[in-house]
Amino acid sequence: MHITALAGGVGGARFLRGLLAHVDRTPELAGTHVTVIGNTGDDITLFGLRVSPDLDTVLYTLGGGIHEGQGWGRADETHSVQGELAAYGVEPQWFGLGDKDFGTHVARSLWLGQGQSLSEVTARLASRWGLPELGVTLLPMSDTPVETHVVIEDEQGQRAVHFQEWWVRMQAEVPAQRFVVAGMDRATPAPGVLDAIRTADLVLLPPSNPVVSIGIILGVPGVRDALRGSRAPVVGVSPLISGAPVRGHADACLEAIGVESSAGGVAGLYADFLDGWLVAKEDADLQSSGRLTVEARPLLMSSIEATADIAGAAIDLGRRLARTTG
Ligand code: FO1
Repeated sequence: MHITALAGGVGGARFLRGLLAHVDRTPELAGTHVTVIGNTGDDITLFGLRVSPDLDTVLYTLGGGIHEGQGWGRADETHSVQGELAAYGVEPQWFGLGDKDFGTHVARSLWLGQGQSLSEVTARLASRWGLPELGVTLLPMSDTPVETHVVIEDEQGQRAVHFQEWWVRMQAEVPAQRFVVAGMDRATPAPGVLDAIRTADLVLLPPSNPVVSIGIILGVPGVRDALRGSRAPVVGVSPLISGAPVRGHADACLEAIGVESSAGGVAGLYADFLDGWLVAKEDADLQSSGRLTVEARPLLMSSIEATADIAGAAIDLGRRLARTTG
């Protein structure tokens, strides 16, 4: 079976780990390949290095190197390099980069500087983390550098700040007026991205941020059309439980684009291509309508096993939809 998933950061990576656990424990899914299309709108250049947080979070989570409590960065980290930069007064200091994590950013920046594409670089990083052996291919959504910036208004007037400054330094507490993806007007899908959608037996949308993760991937020219034309069912998992994200600031992001912070509001963002939608038990009042089949179940990714159950339910829903849509 070929599954293609659009993934953002922590929630997406954790879901993918559960998906792989479900595949491993389900004999008839043996040989399943998972292609992950990763969000690169969170990417930032710091200290002369290119950092791709959502790609790294998938690499570390699936490769077993993730800092479990944070959901990002490496386990067993030290921060000597960051301490030295601070001692020299190098800014910014609000984005925590550990020494092991710096290794990833140095390697990525070195290879990019040698003219390799982000796809090629990501494949090299992924091989170190054993993703090929897991049956996983991680593709950046685009090889074109893009960055999500957030338009805010504060005492300095109206201005755009990098997504990471809004997300990490401001903790999304300053209202976002809108999101602008610098570079998206020149972006094209990375090699294999559209093909992964077109050849999938199932397309999954993990419970990633619908605005600044999934939404950014959908903004890459051609991606949304490929999803609309998908012969495979497209099944999503609600990132909200009773209208609130389990972590992160998806509600602030939805508010910024004028969408209700609810499982129904998010489904509306995907309405032109979504076939199945898993919602939390707490949101079971959301009914199936038109092409959309809604199913309610526990959605808290409280353990790898619980997440595997959610992923299994998404696969099963996809299978039922495939039979009905033929
Ligand atoms: N998130 C934070 O809340 N604080 C940080 O200092 C921080 C550092 C960081 C470094 C590398 C990395 O890959 C991710 C990091 N994140 C941090 C998480 C990051 O902001 C989010 O993972 C995404 O970009 C949103 O999904």
